Amino acid sequence: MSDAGEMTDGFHLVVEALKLNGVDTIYGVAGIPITDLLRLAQNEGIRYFGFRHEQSAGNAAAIHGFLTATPGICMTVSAPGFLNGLVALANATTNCFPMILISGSSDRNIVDLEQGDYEEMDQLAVARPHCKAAYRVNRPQDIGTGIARAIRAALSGRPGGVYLDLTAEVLGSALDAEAGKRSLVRVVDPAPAAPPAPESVKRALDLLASAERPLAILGKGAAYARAEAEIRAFLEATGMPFLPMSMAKGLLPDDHPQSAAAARSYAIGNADVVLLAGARLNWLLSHGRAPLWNASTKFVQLDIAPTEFDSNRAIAAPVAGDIRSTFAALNAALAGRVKRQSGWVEEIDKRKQQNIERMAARLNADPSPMNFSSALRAVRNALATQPDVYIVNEGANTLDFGRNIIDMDKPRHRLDSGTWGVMGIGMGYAVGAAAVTGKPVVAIEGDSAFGFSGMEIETICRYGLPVTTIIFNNNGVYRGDPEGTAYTPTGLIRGARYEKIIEAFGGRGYHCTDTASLTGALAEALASKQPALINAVIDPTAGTESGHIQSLNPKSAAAAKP
Ligand code: ADP
Ligand code: TPW
Repeated sequence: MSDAGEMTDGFHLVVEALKLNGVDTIYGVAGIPITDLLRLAQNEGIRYFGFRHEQSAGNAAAIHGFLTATPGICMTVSAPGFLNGLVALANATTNCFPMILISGSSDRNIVDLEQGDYEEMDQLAVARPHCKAAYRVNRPQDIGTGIARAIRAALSGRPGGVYLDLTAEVLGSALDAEAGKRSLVRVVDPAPAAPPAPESVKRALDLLASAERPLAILGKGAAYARAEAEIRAFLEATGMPFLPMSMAKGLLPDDHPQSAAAARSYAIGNADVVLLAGARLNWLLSHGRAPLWNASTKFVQLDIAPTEFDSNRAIAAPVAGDIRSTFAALNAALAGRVKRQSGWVEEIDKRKQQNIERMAARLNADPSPMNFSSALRAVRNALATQPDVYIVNEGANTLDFGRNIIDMDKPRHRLDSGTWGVMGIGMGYAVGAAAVTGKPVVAIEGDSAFGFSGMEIETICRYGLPVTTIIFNNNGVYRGDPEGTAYTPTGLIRGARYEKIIEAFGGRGYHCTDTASLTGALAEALASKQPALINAVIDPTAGTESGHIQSLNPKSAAAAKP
């Protein structure tokens, strides 16, 4: 019992509410009105990672959410800091990662009359369309409820980003300590298991049992669900080929014999029944449309969000539930009903072999300067003995080639541009992954992509995180401009010495122009467990505009007219 009359305040209640719910890490940028809140959190034993820009802090929180299935917490100052963080919150929501953006805000009476406060903005209204839920706390006794609602909204059902607005007034307000303590809420079971209806499981198995050319597609929702054991049991029992979406790589190892990744187009175009597990049929899967897809293919879809079904193609067998419970139910009801389709599996194996042989020549070539394939082979060779490493990957060509060339062995170890194909996640994801796992991180970055969050190299050095950043430096967005010409909209400075950036902060820089030195530098950097940056010089003519998605650039219809 506290002494009669003992008081607490909003600062303390926020920190206590977070701790009560197991929050042990906060990512953010300090300033009015949250500086004392961050100091208090740190003094109370919460790890604090201070960033150079809120977008990276938010990205770190988002990937913390994906990697832990608990909400990653980002704290920002008002208006501009909040807006910087909002990009990451929207990206987290789009990718179904649980995250809470907590921003300080100006007092309501000034904001609502637009009286022009320091960093004034109606943040709640701005945030709402960009996240799963948005709440504001106006009284200190509501802090516990606000945080509880934010946690539940972020984690339950389809995970996503939540905005929590804390006014400066609330942070500073006093409350009787006993009443304050009583007002806090420990959230019980924030992401309850959602087992599927038995009839939906039966419908799915009936359809899969009728398939002659079944194919499973695993998405990052399946990776998030931590269902690798159940998924493996189901796929191995049925002998069904599978394709991982990029962040689902490693759910089953990429070298698993049932992986159809090297025969992707053939498998998708010829499957008669597709089992989509925790993957949306969005642009990344060509919306399920021709020419990649066959109009007669039928779908089983497993997803926690029933509104996802039929969004692009009619779903013959929707199964609403969490992926883990769903695969457990599928396994329990399977009873040998879905049989290995040998002819189909062998046809896929044949195509895989052909494609692997076709790609080998390109992969094993050693051009000078390096191209994307040869540099990634050098990276792959250094990673071969390091299955624990977390990979962050962004860029256009660097992303496309990286996804194909770098095999993953473990679930949730590949973190990339995701659903939006966004640039700027690199250093934030790298810090978040290193912070949460304590494991080495290798960020494979296009030179343009790196620039979006490059200043966080200082953050990585300040905390001594075991992050190695490799910059695929081809002097431009997609590729460089020809020597001696003016810079075009896609050009970046020629011959940049990115490795000097990390040297400014005491980290180790490498300048690599061939594959042997790249493999050697990465091996050395990983062994050091210290911050490092490798400037991998790539042929400026290597790389295609927009990588694999050039067709998404709008074309002028006028140009086609005679
Ligand atoms: P990818 O980009 O890998 O194809 P998406 O992000 O498009 O994957 O899709 C992920 C899907 O997984 C979303 O539709 C989301 O609702 C779903 N999802 C997320 N968590 C779970 C879960 N625990 N159980 C079932 N579905 C989930
Ligand atoms: C937030 C548009 C897509 S890819 C890319 C940009 C700017 C960079 C490609 O060049 P990079 O990679 O990184 O050097 P590479 O391997 O081809 O040489 N702003 C945001 N997101 C996106 N996707 C863009 C712009 C874009």
